[in-house]
Parts: sequence; C-alpha cells; structure tokens
Amino acid sequence: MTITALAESLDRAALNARPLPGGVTGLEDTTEAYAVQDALIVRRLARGERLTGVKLGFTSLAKMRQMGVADLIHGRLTDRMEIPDGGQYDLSGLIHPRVEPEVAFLLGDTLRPGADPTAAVAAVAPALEVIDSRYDGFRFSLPEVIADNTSAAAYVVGPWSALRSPGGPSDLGNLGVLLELDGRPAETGSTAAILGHPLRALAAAVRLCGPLEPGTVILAGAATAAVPLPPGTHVRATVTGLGAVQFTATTARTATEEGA
Ligand code: OOG
Ligand code: MG
Repeated sequence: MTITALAESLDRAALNARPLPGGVTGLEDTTEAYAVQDALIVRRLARGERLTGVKLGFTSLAKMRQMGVADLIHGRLTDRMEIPDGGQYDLSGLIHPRVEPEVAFLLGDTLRPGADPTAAVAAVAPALEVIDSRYDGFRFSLPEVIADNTSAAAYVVGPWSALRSPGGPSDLGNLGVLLELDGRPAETGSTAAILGHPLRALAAAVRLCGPLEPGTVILAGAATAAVPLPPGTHVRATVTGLGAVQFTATTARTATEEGA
C-alpha cells in the first residue's frame, strides 16, 4: 500500500470503528511509518481538529512486554481526543479500547533539543490514556503501530501542579501509580518505570519530534500495562503526590439513559 492509501485506510478504520481489513500493511520501515502517521494527522486537521500535544509509547518495560515491541515511539494528540477530568467518554466509536495510567507535562516555554527539559516545563499532572489499535487484536509491528498514530484514541489530564510546587513531590522519579476500575485496583506501578525517570520522556520527546511549542501537552508513556476498558466503567489513576484523574466510560446508549 502507498503511504497515502495506508493513511486513508487507518483513518477510515478509526472513523468506522472497524479494524483494518486484511491486517497486512507491508510496512517495514519506521521512516515510512512516520510519513503515514503524518498523512493521517493531516486528514484529522483537515476535519478541523487542532494539535494539542505529543505522546510517547513504550517508555516502560511493562508496555514493551505487553505489546511485544522494544523501541520508543511517538504519536500526536488533538483536541478531539481530550476528555475533561471527571467527565464521560463515549466508547461507541472505538474498536477494542484499553486504558493506561500516564504522567503528563505541560510546556510553558519552547522545548529545544539539547536544552534542560525541566526549564521549559510549566506543570505536571496525573493522566489517563485510552488506546484503541486500528489493527485486529492489537497485533502490530513497530512500524505498523507508528503508522496508526501509536494507537492514540483519547486522553484525560488531571490537576496540574507546578514542577516543584510547595507540598508536591520534590522528585518525580519514584512515585506510586495506581489504576483503578470501579474502585478496584487494576494495575500498580511506579513512575520509575518510565525510562527510569519520567523527566527523561521530555528529552526523548524533543529528540524524536524536534522543538515543541509552549502549551504542548506531553504524555510520558504508561508506567504499567494497559487494561481492557468496558463501557460503564469508572476509571481513576492516582500518582502519589500529584493527585488523581478520572472519567467514566459510557456508550451513547448509557449516556442517554443516564442523562434522561
Ligand atoms: C501503543 C501505545 C503505547 C504507551 O503509553 O506506551 C502507549 C499500544 O500499546 O497499542 O501509548
Ligand atoms: Mg500511552
């Protein structure tokens, strides 16, 4: 498949909530895979979406093991993917959603390659990411998941804290991470799982993406494996010292019933 054709197929798979037919893309090269991702994002922007940030993938061993890949990847976030903290999110447009706990950074200044990344960061927050591979059974090669915008579907950012706020953690390097579904622990981990320290995700992001503008949100990558997300679930992630972030997964039907 050509780059344009593959971008169109992946985009259509996401829009129709149906996995890519055939399953085989022939993609082997990561440079080509990022070109497909670019073309996919161009299509989203043409529909009126706005870029809000970048996400890193496979920054933890837990994620690499779960998905059978072993390299850092990056994808793009748009305003269509934002879920308000505490809000509802309709899963009916997704194929087989999973959810994972994340740490988010907000840039206050331009982040440039080689510069001290913390100088550009305005704030940090607990976050959740909903992923939804456009490949059948979440089975993909590294180039394939890159082309698919790294399975990005939606994200929620919790309360922002200044990087070194009074009462906040003095170091982000080993904070407890808890993912709960309906009040029951589903995954636990530590921010140390993210490249040894989540601040390293910033250096990785700028190395992979080039300079990043003020206002950009950066998802550092999940500290734990992702878990399946059934409709009707209340999801909460807590990062010690940073607080909690949450949303409720609905289907259009349950949302209407609840709203009625
Ligand atoms: C790819 C997305 C990886 C992370 O945080 O590691 C990712 C996938 O698991 O399908 O978002
Ligand atoms: Mg993620």
